[in-house]
Amino acid sequence: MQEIYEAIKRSAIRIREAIEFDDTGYSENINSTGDTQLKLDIKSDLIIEEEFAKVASIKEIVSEEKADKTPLHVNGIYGVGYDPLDGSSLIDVNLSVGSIFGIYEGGYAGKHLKAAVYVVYGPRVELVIAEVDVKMYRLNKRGEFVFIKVIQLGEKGKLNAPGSTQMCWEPKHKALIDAIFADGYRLRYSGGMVPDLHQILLKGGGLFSYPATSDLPKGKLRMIFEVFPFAFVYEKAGGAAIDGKGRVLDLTPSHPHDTTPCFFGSTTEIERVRKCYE
Ligand code: FDP
Repeated sequence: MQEIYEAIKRSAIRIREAIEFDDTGYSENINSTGDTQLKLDIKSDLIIEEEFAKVASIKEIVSEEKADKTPLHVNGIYGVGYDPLDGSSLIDVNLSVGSIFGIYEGGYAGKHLKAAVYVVYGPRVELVIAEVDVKMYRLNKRGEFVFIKVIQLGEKGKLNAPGSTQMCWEPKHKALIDAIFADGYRLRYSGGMVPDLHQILLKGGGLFSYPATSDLPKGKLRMIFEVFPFAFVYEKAGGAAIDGKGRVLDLTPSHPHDTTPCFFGSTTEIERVRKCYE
């Protein structure tokens, strides 16, 4: 597993440089979800593929930017699902973006996840690795990721990050979000899943939601590349992640790009979502 983390660190340093200095415009390609790819989406994907190709324990990779799985090493053990540049619609306005990785063994269901990693490209580069617990590292001047702390969520937080378009919410979802704000929670939402979930983790707790909506009845966020890795992080940090009914880590996608409604947070907020949705 360690050599996978090292490959992610090398990728993160290269992607950071591309974010800072490369062209932030669109390419002419459309990915399998129908999004027009940024040149940076394509470059970040290639960087990660190059770095993972050096790691013998990786059997195959599946990227948000590719239609299907790519085999790497026949004798490898792990499948890595990743979103090379999440939140890329924020690149042109210079807000934080991230990379997300799920390390799977035996298939791409939530139950097969062995570790999850994400990188935040903000004013500083931070890397979070969840395996037994959740450890945060920060990139220093010498290009090393220095351990900062173990991340642990409180039972109840103060932040609310309600995703998607309000006019498409179900009435019960709107009532839930209104009630949470009425209880004094503060709005903290940038539109980038990685910095939004990172903020809730570091500020002790709260709720991030991306529900089923009238335009996207199965939600927007992808299980293998986004939802499972963050669900793993949240559970290991003492929080929870559900699709409205059950744990998202109990789900099995039938296609690499399948999406699900999702709610991540401290246990108190997730219990509140469960009661509202049941
Ligand atoms: P983006 O489309 O900018 O890549 O899954 C991608 C994501 O961003 C998440 O990072 C973010 O939470 C979500 O989509 C925001 O989506 P909408 O603005 O379409 O609601």
